[in-house]
Amino acid sequence: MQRSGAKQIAPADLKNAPETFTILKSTTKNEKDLQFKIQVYTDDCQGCGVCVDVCPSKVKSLYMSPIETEREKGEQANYEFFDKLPHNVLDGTTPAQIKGAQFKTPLFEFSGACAGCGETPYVKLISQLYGDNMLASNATGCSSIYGGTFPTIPYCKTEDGRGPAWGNSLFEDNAEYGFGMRLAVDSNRTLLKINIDKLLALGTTKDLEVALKKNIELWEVKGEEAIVAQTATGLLLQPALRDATGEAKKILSKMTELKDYFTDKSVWIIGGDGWAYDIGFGGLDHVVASGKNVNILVLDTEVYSNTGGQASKATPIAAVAKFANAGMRFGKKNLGMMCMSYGYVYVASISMGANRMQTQKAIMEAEAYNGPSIIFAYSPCIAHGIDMSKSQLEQKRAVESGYWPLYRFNPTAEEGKRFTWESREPKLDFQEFIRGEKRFSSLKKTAPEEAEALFKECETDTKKRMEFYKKLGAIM
Ligand SMILES: Cc1ncc(C[n+]2csc(CCOP(=O)(O)OP(=O)(O)O)c2C)c(N)n1
Repeated sequence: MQRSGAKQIAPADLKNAPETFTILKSTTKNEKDLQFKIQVYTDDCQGCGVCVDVCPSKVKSLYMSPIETEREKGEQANYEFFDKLPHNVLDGTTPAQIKGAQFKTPLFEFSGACAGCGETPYVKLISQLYGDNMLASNATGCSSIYGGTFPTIPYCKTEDGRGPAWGNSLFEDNAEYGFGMRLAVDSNRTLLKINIDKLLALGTTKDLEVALKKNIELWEVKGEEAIVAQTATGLLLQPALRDATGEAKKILSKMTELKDYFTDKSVWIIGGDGWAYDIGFGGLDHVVASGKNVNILVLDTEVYSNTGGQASKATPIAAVAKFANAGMRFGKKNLGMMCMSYGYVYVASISMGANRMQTQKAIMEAEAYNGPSIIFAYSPCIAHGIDMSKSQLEQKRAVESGYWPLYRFNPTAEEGKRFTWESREPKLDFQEFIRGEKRFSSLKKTAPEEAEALFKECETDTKKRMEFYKKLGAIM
């Protein structure tokens, strides 16, 4: 079952609303007097508190309350009612806007990740934008465990059966697994196109001919119009196949088999830093260099989170992690720069809580780029030793202290404008930021003599990396 937390609602749909179903007028520029609601699914809520922390209204519209209290108040009836209301009511906005994307039903819901997980909001957003036309290959790690601990799986589908097709591969070959998905889609589409051409040359019913021509017109287009055209053709294929004979029957049979490939797919390769920076790096580099149209999402927690927080090549100097008990002694690997050096790879570094628009823009640009894209998404984790109800705030602090960079490198932009540095001058003290996280502050216990020097080294190394990006970006 699909569910979403934010909806616009037509007044007529509120006729049988439970008494306690509170709403507000939607502020989008719609002409339907649409109402607005954020609904908490009381029985599925993990109680992480992140929504309360990020709630932007002056007086918080959301507050934490015990499940029992909310049940007594009728919240169960409210979410059941909310669930049945029309989905994806986007009048007055578009999915390209933050608001619009949030009115799209997530096709990733109620995962078993730790409460406040920094990774899941990125996956949810991608599922809102592309979930109905998406293939995902997921490296083993937290994202594969909360992504599919069977028999439950948070990836879900729309009422018409569309949703992400998701698979988990090994830690050491996930990029190749996703690459295989890309090649399979390309090959199926080539085969489908050959058969379309053959059928049109042979002649078919007028309806099917018109529909196929529409599919050809939209061949390189993804999105709703192409999916609607694909569904329409799919419905015409069955009767045409039933009535066909000879060569036409053979062609139509193949086309029926490939009817989901009239539209290109959004291919996402997802995993953690342990996968991308370390164990799966050789394959990742190969796939990035292939020039093929894949999107790679690196959920960077800067440790191997799922196995208890071992150091990876994404772990920064001074951070305490397993295998780096006395603090990491080498600087974080510059994987973004390595990918950028190819020149034809879309690269972005994002941090949702710091800049939601930049996050969404990077995801949309990566998807739009007809080539390899890689996004590094800063993901606070329980291994960092922070208050996880503030994980979005921690993403903001990481950027404001100059700890995590925001940038986009878009190979399709005009020369000189391909790199966009989006971090502002730090307004938060770097040392204050790192010392606020136990993964750093605990160094004072594990390596008391060296802690201060390593904290400074972490700052120097990070600043150097930032400068390096800015200077390199300018000449890329
Ligand atoms: C070759 C191999 N080595 C080790 C493991 C055990 N293992 C599973 S998940 C994981 C950590 C993954 O870390 P990361 O890629 O950073 O993802 P995260 O859990 O942080 O999201 C490890 C070491 C494995 N599955 N395969």
